[in-house]
Amino acid sequence: MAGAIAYVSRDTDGVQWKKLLEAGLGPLDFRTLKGGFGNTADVEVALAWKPDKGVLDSFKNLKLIVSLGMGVDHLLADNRVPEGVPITRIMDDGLVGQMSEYAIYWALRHHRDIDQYAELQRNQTWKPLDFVDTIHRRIGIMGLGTIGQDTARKFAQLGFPTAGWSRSPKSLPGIETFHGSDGLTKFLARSDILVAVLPLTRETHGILNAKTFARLPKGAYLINMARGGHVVDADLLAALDSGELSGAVLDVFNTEPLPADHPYWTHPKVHVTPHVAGATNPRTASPGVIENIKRLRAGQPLIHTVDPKSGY
Ligand code: OXD
Repeated sequence: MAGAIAYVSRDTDGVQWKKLLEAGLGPLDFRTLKGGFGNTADVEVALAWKPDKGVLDSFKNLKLIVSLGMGVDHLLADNRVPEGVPITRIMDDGLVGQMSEYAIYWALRHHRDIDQYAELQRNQTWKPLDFVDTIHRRIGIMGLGTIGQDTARKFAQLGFPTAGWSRSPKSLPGIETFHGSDGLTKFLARSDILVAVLPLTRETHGILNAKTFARLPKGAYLINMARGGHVVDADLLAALDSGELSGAVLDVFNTEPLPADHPYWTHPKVHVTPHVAGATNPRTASPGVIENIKRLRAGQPLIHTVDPKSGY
């Protein structure tokens, strides 16, 4: 039998992954964190989500690391990820669809004043509010990778003026695009609802800070479904309290789980969800992983590879 596959995640027991991979690859020597990795020298492929520091480095014959999330910061944060071992990430249409659903749900809820109507209902008050025309609610998608592009396209289909910002220039039909630090100021100035879907890298760490919030239109709304590390929490709380921002939806946090005493939990302008905007769906993510394991074993070039230097 070929080398072992190690499932290095605490999120699930890995049973579904084993079944799906075996359906595509035949019987596998599949080892899990829970069941124990046995002789670590046998491990050829690691499927990893937030591995403990040094675990991947203990697999001395490792040939491939598969990130079980679309983000790879959870791997690159471990400076003992073995150098030279290729890293791939999952490309999961199921996860991408969930992420855009999440952004659209919260944007529409804000756009259509649903929280205000809920409050009015609590007081048994019948009071239609002024509405903002869709063509005047400008959506800004920060990050134009696979998720950002899908989300931007769907907002544009709903009739919202939609723009995207990325590090390097991108062109997308029906979407106004901005790039680089010059483009950022212009992009922020026209974003009434800012949706963050950036990868977390050295350059994007702390990018959602006081300076950024000050460049948004007054009363802008933030949806962060990227990483908590993008946010300077004290700056976000100050921008909410001053009215610079009208609200924030946060799915990701600097510390997860969000500590029990964190002000976000009870802030009247904050909605908290526990990093669920997009969950890896083994059914939709496994075909790409099977393809890469086949390619690895046939000595062919891998797909969905990650450049550890750029961080995505
Ligand atoms: C991911 C995530 O990176 O779920 O896929 O955060």
